[in-house]
Amino acid sequence: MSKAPRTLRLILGDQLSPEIATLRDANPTSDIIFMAEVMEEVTYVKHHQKKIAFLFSAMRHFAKALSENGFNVAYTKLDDPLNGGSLNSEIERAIAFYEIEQIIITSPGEYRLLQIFESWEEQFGVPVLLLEDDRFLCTKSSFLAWAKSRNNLRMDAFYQFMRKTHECLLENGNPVGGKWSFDTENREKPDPKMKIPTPKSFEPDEITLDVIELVKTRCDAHFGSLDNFNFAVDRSQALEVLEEFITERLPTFGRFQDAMIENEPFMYHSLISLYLNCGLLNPLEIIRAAENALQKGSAPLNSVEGFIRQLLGWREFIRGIYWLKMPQYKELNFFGADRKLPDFYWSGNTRMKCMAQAVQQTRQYGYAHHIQRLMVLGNFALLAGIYPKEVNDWFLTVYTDAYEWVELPNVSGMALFADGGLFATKPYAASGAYINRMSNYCKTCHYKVSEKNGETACPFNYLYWNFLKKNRSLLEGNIRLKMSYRTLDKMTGEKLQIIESDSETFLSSLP
Ligand code: FAD
Ligand code: DLZ
Ligand code: SF4
Repeated sequence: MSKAPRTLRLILGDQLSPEIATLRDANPTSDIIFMAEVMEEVTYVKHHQKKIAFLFSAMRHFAKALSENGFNVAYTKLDDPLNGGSLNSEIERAIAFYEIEQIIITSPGEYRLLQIFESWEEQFGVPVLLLEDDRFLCTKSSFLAWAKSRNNLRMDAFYQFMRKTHECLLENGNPVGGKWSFDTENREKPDPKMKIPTPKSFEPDEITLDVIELVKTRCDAHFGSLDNFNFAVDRSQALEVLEEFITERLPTFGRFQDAMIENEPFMYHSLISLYLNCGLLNPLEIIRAAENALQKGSAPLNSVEGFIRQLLGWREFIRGIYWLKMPQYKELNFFGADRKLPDFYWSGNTRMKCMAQAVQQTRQYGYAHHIQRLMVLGNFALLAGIYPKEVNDWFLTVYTDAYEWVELPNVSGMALFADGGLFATKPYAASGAYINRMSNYCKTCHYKVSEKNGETACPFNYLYWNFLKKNRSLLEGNIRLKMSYRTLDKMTGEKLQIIESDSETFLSSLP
């Protein structure tokens, strides 16, 4: 009988799922389950302090649970004096120490790491087996096949394909409620007097307190506050967050999906992305929980469909786009934008109330909801012509749920249109009127949303027209912008000059 090769199974910080492919046929006694906290992952962008604390605590809880289940876990902490600082150096050390003959890894979420892992076989002289990450509901190859069968890449068509594939919200093969999307019922204006449920929070245990101290000492120059750390850090707590969302927030989620209220950072959103993206929750269990709420009558269809569309549609679609288009996707800059990221993206120090609110809550919680990311922070970066790489680095740094596979297409594709419209039919550019419609921010803002030009006018107003004017040759053929260009064409030369000079004055004053 031949002896099985001594196997190291690497689990990354965003692979904390008991069902991860890496563990599937593991031999608990002879295989080494390897995990490492390394400075290279902490600093390739200087992640938000709460993200690092969250992920390290979740990694340590996961490792502990594996050990308790009889696995042979080798775990390097960040402050281990022998820690070499990168996954590369830690694997090299482990191969020598445990006399490893084979490495097994589930494919990573980022192209950067895939390249490193693909080089290991040659570098270390041991076979490296890369497994499919089947926690996603559409494999890379099924996405490729779907994309090849289409003339264009549109999320709504992909979403229908996924609904059918996973038999989700279907009635005799047709969509429940007679249509695939209820997005027109997801755009209600907020009522600032609404009583929004307080999100579930968890007292830090010993493991989390240790990690918070570690992050305080090693990462104090990173963006974000560590104060009041109250995230879930293991699977059972993450399931409690999901349960709270399904019962308390999902019923109202649909109506106010796009709404923003001053000092209400969470609205009716699920706050699950950080747990889902690191593997503590899996997408299908979340989708089935939402479907179940519809069947029980505890949540309406516009909420359940609206929520499932984000997970089964947008999340899987965005990941498909990433793997379809990397590595070129990262370099795209359709508008040739070259402005530096203004300092207020870090400090929150701006008189634009919408921007200040979004940045301040990002600093505090590592969280902003979709419309804040897209129509406030992203919209401003688009209109101001900020260099896509700087915008991408910022988004990857500041959110607790940020990994390049999901951050990059959302930023470069959806918010900045830097891919020239690979999947968005037009840029998500908007004037202050949109933000005013969907929030109460403008009521207390230094700037006046009703004013189009001048020192106290809302900057989004003139920047919007300036953006369209400046990028005319690239955009005027877009059918969905016909109306906007018609309006622009009706403006007098004097008006256009004022728009341009207000924009120049404002943009050149940016810190
Ligand atoms: P909910 O509003 O409750 O939505 C439920 C779930 O749907 C989310 O948890 C998420 O898993 C999924 N989802 C919704 N929209 C998207 C989307 N566009 N792409 C992928 N998944 C989606 N999401 C991330 O997970 N990581 C990121 O780094 C990230 N960066 C973004 C950057 C920009 C510019 C934009 C416009 C969006 C970004 N998103 C990102 C998508 C979305 O904003 C977040 O998933 C969402 O705000 C997370 O909060 P939630 O869990 O309360 O989501
Ligand atoms: C985000 C992150 C951080 C901050 N630290 C670690 C770490 O120390 N060890 C680790 O295995 N993973 C970490 N991660 C998650 C990885 O960056 C993530 O696996 C890749 O970005 C691929 O998605
Ligand atoms: Fe933002 Fe303009 Fe409204 Fe101020 S007036 S909150 S800058 S949209």
